[in-house]
Amino acid sequence: MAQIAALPFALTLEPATTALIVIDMQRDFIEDGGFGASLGNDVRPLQAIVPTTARLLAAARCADIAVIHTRECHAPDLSDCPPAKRDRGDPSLRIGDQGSMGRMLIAGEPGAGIVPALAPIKGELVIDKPGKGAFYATPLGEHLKTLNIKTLIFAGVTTEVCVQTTMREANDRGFECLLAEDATESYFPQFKAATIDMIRAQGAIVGWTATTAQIEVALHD
Ligand code: C5J
Repeated sequence: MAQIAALPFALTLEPATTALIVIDMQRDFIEDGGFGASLGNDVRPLQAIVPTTARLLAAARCADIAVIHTRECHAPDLSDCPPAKRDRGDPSLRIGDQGSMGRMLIAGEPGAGIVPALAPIKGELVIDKPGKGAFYATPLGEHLKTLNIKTLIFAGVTTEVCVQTTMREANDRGFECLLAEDATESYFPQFKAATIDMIRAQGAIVGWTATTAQIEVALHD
C-alpha cells in the first residue's frame, strides 16, 4: 500500500491495482506546427511538463504500476470524426489537413505520435481515441477490468479538456482518480487552476490531486 499526501485528503492506493494514464502527450498538441498551435495556442507551457511527466512515468514503471498512453486521433478517412468536431471554430488547419507533421490528428501520422521523451515501452497499452474522453468508443474500460484496476493516476494534456473529461468518465465508473498537478497542463493557466479546484472540491467530488514529488515519495516508501 502507498499513501499519497494528496488533496483534499490523503489517498491510499495499491500499486498492483493502480494504472497511470498519460493523456495525449502528442506532438500535435505539444510542438509548433501541430493542431494545438493551429488553434492559435502557445504550446510552450505544454512542452515544459515533459520532464515532470517523464519522472512520473519512471516512478510508475519502477513501482510496477500499469502504464497506459492515449492519443487523440482519427481514421484517415475521418469516418470517426463527427463534422461538428472538424468544422467548429476557425483554426488555420483542420483535423485531417496536411500540416508540417503530416495530416492533423490522423492515426499513424508523425504529429499524432507521442513525444519521444515519453514514448511507450514494451507492454504498455496505447489507446487511440476519437473523442476527448478516453472511455468513449475505445476498449479502455474492458482493459482496466481485465487488469483489475481500481485507482487511476492521470497526467497529460490538456487539463480541462481531455484529462478532465477522462477523469470524470472514470470517476463515474467507480475508479479512485488522482491528478498529478505538475504533470498536466493547459494552454490557459486559469482553466488548469479551475480544473484542479473543481476536482478536489466538495470532498474530492471528482478525485484527488498531488504533485509528482508527493507521488514519487509514496511509491518509493
Ligand atoms: C484538445 C486534448 N484540447 N487532448 N485535446 O483538443 O485535450
